[in-house]
Amino acid sequence: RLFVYHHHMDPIDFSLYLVTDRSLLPVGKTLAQVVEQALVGGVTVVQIREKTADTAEFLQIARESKELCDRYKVPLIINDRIDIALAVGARGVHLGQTDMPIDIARKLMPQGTIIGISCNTVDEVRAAREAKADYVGLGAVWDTQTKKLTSSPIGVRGLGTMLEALDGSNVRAVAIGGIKSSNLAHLLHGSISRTEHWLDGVAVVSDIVASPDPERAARRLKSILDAGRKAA
Ligand code: TZP
Ligand code: MG
Repeated sequence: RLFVYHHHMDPIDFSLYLVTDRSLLPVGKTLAQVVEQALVGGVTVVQIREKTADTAEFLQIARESKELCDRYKVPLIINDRIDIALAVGARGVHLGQTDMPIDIARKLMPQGTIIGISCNTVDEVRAAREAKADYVGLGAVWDTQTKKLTSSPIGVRGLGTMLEALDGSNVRAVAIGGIKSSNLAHLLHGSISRTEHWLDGVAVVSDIVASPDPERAARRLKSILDAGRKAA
């Protein structure tokens, strides 16, 4: 295909952002089952994050996820792999600090692609803003068993400071790391009250993926988000 057209120009609802991890799946469940249950439960974005799959396997998982996300009209984001994102027509890519730089990813991906980047420090947030990321993933907020952290969790205060570095920009922000239905209300209350830049959403892995009932887990998180929004 020679022409890049402007699809997907509608804004993304980042409020409940599912990030996958197959290593956390309960015995006997497939990733596709969990993703679909989470979609039924109301997740608003799905990111496929694969740390062990080879290319063929990643592609297969991405294809399957794209079909599911399309069915529920939820955008699909691929972690790290621009080639896989392109191959399945994903809505975006999520980059780490040592992945493809944002400006190059922007040149490689079609217009309208969402590019997000993980940030752990205020300097990284400023750089992401400078590079015109569409959104940043801020964290880890709290300790997590899902990813081996290379620096201490930023906490709710650290999150607030990073959000302030986005004031006056249109870069969206999601928090990640240790977020569960048991602590989400606390996060919503603490991080957004002292800054003009609001969190656009929360990214969750284990609270949904490792749950015996991902649909219920997603619903629970969503109702806390809705209550937080009404209180604001
Ligand atoms: N990046 C920072 S923390 C994290 C990632 C991918 C993992 C978060 O997983 P969980 O299970 O929601 O704590
Ligand atoms: Mg990466």
